[in-house]
Amino acid sequence: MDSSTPAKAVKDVVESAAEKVADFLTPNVPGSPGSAPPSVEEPTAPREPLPPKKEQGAPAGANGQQGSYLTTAQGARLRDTDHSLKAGPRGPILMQDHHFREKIMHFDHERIPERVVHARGAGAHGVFEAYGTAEAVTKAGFLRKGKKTDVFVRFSTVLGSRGSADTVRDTRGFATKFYTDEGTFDLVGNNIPVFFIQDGIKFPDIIHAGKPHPDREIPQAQSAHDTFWDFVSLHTEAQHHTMWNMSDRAIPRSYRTMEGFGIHTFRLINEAGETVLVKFHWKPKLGVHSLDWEEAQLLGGMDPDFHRRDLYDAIEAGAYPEWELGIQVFPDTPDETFEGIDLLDPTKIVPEELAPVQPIGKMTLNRTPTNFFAETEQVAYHPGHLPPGIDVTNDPLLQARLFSYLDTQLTRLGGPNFAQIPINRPHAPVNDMFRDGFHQHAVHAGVAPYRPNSLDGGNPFVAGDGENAFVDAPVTVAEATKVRANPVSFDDHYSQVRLFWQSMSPVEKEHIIRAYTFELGKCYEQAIKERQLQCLANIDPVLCQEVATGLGLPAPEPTIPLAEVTPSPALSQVGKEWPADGRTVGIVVDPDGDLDGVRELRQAVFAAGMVPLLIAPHGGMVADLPVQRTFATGRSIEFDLLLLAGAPVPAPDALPARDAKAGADNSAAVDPRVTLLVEECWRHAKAIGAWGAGATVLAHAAVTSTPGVVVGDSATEVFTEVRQLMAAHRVWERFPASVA
Ligand code: HDE
Repeated sequence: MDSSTPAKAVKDVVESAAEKVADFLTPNVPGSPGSAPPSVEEPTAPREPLPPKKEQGAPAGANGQQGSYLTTAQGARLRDTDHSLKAGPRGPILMQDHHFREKIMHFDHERIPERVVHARGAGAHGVFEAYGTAEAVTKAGFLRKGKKTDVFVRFSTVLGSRGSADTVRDTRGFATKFYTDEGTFDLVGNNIPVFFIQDGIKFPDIIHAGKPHPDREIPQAQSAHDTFWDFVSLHTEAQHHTMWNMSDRAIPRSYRTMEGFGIHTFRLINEAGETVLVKFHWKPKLGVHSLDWEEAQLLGGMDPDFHRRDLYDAIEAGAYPEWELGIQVFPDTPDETFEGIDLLDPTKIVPEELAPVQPIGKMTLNRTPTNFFAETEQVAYHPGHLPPGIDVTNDPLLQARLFSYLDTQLTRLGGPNFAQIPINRPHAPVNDMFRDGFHQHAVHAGVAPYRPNSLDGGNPFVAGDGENAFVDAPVTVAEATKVRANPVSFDDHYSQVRLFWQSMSPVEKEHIIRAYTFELGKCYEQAIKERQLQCLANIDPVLCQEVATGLGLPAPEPTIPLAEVTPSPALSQVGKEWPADGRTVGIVVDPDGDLDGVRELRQAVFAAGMVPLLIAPHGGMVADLPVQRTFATGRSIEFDLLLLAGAPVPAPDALPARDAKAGADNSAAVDPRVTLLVEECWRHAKAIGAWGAGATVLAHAAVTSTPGVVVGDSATEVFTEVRQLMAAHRVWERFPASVA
């Protein structure tokens, strides 16, 4: 897929977008250029509502608030909503206060059940444009060359509750609703291409095991606990997905830097009625990047909304995230296998080296929700929402999903009419003859909602040949005996886990070892740790030995022959180069530092399509430079790259430095919060640059002459060198790696 640096035109857009990001992130400092006059008083006279946010059209008929006057739900204007109607100022509330009862009643029912899985999520609107490259294999109209289709995407974690942190170690949901002219297509995928189970009947089991323990309801949004590891070690088909979860894929840097996968194999049908089997992939323009585990943990406390904020900041600033949609295409053979891989087994991938991902279109997210609840919370995806030209296969996991989504939405959205909620309404005309039910919004005309009828003139008619109806692919179902069993090919639970492990670079392997050691170290039951070590022994003896050492347990011998595998370089995140668009550059400024250099640097960072964030001892301005973060509010995890333009001394009333030695002269010390910034950026393998007084901070933090630390004479000289490092995302060689 094309991942080269954007062309000049695109770069111009990115530059102006990056500038907008910085404006957006700049606090509204009274007196600073462009700041609005402070307004502290509540307006007393009706006035026009505030305009909708930039790039964010409100739904038709609603411009911000729905009008100038407050009314009851029945439209009567109100003169007071702050005092209930009472029998005298000190008396009880009167039952007749309808406004009070209506207001409280509605508030009492504001919450709906959160999703049983994927409760925590963030959605965004966008557009999909087809390249036309899939026309030969599918008749789907939205994949015709140049066709643009509105989309709504919801990213999510799986295990946590609605209020849990974004950066936990977990699989991410990547669900896309394409509002096609031929009916809605939902591609309800994840950022990991395999799943824990091969048959959907086990979904309640894996989810019960992953969710918090039923007695204490802890831990929240974690797999680091006994029940999870109990299940996956007993149920070895889960080992492949589990290893992906122990890899950096489970702690993405941003939703913008995640791949997406449809997981299951789908069947495409073209105009001639011919079929192929495909797997869907989303490829992010910015590449696949992850957090460091320590960053992810710190963010859980410091900015639990990190991914949500990152997505919305980028979109509102015009730095629109983009993905290419691609397909791996396989012949539709009776055995539904490719190169010996069973295409119906959702615990298996087909390596991209065997079947390249062919790009078929591009998605751009360009609008944040106007109302989070109405859109992100109420959106209802379903893997069975398919347009003509796309059909399901017999993957037993997919088959189970076809039941579950409608069923759960019935409860979550309070009745069968949730397709009428604005975010769920198809953009194709609907005439379904469904009637009545809770929350019915349509006023259906006609007297004959049945077929055949004569009273409504026979309407509606079913579509005939050539009238673009949905096609059920005419797949032969073999004459078979009813069984509760899997195909024999599903029995291989280890070879692809080994393939994934062998495809990792040494540093990625190190991260996987640490993740297993951390998670199993959080388990209480020794038997569970030992059983999981046995699974690791069947994947790779080195992996098993390293984790066993960390747990202080003996490493068992494999119980099966280790599979011979050919590594798939496409699975590794290391060793590739990507555009640095939209990345954040932290710049430590100090009133006594090189402010001229900082002015030049800001422009250079903008011009490189990145976002400069100035970090200073206090908010407001340093000379004419706007401060975006203070030493109190800024923490290293927010920055992809750190530059030091000065050596700020501790504030006079600062607490002693953490490393202050009793009796030592700490008067010349650098502010310990800046030292911490540098130490963390170094530890997390981020590029660091310094010049002038800034270089002394490096010495103080004991970070000198190591890979990815650039010291120079001027801001622009340092930036020119240091920005090259961003293409690889991190200075990988700085991470220790004990295994080859
Ligand atoms: Fe889901 N899944 N799932 N799932 N899933 C739901 O539907 C389910 C599976 C995925 O942002 C639920 O409306 C079963 C695989 C995403 O709104 C529920 C099985 C994949 C989302 C459900 C699976 C997914 C869901 C909960 C095993 C990746 C969030 C709320 C057979 C291909 C969508 C809801 C959103 C949500 C059931 C397995 C992705 C309970 C039974 C595999 C991204 O219906």
